[in-house]
Amino acid sequence: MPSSTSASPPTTAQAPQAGTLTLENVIYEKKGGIAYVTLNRPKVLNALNTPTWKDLRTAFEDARDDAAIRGVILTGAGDKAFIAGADISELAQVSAVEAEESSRLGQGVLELVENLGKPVIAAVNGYALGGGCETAMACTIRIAADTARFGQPEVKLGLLPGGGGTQRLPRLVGKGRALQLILSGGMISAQEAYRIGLVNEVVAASDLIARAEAILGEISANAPISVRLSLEAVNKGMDAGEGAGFALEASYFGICAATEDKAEGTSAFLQKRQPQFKGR
Ligand code: DAK
Repeated sequence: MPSSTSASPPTTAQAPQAGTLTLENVIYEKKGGIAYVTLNRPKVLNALNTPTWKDLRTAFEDARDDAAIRGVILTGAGDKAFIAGADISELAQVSAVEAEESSRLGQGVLELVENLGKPVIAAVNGYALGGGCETAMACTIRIAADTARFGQPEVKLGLLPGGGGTQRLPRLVGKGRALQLILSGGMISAQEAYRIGLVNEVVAASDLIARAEAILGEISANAPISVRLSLEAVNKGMDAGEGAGFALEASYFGICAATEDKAEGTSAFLQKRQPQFKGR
């Protein structure tokens, strides 16, 4: 169960602790059942280059494989940016072959984030542009600081969203609003992002991490298998179409019904006590 009440994530390189991986461009810490993943290239507004994508992959694989971790908070170092997109100096130099490799790497990382089997909260603390907005959209839930700004500026660089933006954005906000953002390349405020459904909540910047921790705390009190299969049913169902989605839901409902946690959850309700879930 998460117990941390820290108001801000780690934002500077620190001596490794037990349960902490040392990475080049990402700070990775585990506390109270939560993995904190902090993009740490504040001088370039946490832009994503190839080593950073690799660090993200390492961090999220660890969070996925560590049974003690019940959820992840992803944020950016500094007070200006979550992620200001792909690193443009790298994009400017990339060959076609390298671009294809980097595309596979980035797509794989975002797929990992989206289907981690545990909730991932994007704590968007500033600019979330291009690949930054796309990374936030791969997360389970997005909480924005009131100072955050969102956009898909790729068309201004002669590109188009290459990290899933043409697919995830219309699913979240509808086709018309997605096309306006993608084709204009313009930026919107946190409040506007909330109004169109791009983010779940907007909070004061100083409350961002505490609010993300509180949401993870609420989710972590529930049966782990139910949480994992709910996430999977929604993600797979969105791609499968309604008929296949309903069939998947029914089969996952059956799996949940066979768990010890379902026996515990229903008994606890009837006995008017709090359930003790074991993830079995
Ligand atoms: N890349 C590299 N450096 C960046 C950067 C970026 N994306 N964003 C900012 N910086 C650097 C600036 O160059 C500047 O460096 P110095 O001049 O100090 O050396 C420093 O960060 C501070 O930025 P500014 O001086 O520009 O700060 P401002 O407050 O004036 O402006 C800004 C903030 C966020 C509005 C501005 O920096 C900006 O427009 N940044 C670029 C936004 C952008 O176009 N992002 C890239 C979009 S393309 C893929 C997955 C993803 C993607 C592609 C493929 N695959 C899986 C295939 C994603 C593509 C994109 O994101």
